[in-house]
Amino acid sequence: MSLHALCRAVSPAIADCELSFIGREAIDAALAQAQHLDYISALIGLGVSVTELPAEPDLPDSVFVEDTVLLFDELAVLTRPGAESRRAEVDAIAPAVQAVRKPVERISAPGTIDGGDVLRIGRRVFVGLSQRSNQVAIDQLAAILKPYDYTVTAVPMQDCLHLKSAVTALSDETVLINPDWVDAAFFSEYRQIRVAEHEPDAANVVRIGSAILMPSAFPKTQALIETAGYSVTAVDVSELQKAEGAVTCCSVLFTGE
Ligand code: CIR
Repeated sequence: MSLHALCRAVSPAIADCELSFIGREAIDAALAQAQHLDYISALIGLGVSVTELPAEPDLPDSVFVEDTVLLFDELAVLTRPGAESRRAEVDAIAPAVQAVRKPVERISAPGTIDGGDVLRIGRRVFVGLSQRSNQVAIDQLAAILKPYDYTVTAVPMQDCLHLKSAVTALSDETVLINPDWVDAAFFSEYRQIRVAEHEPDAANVVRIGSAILMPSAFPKTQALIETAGYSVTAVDVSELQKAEGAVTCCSVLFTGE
């Protein structure tokens, strides 16, 4: 089994992206595209086989593929994103998903869920109750996953876009967390590393085996992760951060041949 990723090239319309918790700043689409290529190179350097889907000129946020599909070893679940402007991204990615995983399930109205709210650690699936993801979708997901022996837990959160803005896993035993945005008690069974002071956005990292991929914008949190024994690859994703994205959102990771 090896690790694969679906990614999608940056839309030339990325400047028209959705924004919820940050103000709009000018985004250099060409620089965003270059940074996205660096991100893909970093994934490849960490041993991931990347399939890069073409840019979608009419879908500004479509680089953030994580929000459109949940890929488990046993099945895929197409989401129904909370932002209406992002719903067409799901049909756009569906053929690529069907090519790599079966069965493919789907969240339906009035459920809404963004993949950025879904944190899987082993057989535990934590889902943020956010501006984008609601209890209806969480109940649908729990029913879809029940036969596969996953436990789904809804997690209240505040002041950030997605659950994975506030917490991600460094390993099956350890989480990286900003406790101002999510109640750390929900993750009491894990060892917890807190983001460094003045780096509230630093909790969003990608775990690839025992390596960690994270934005270069958070050197103090990077040092904490390295001190804990992880090998860290840092990438500059400043233009994608202006679109309220970071590193998990730019790929959907899955196991395959
Ligand atoms: C949005 O607001 O939907 C996009 N501008 C950013 C989505 C980032 N997604 C993620 O972190 N999973």
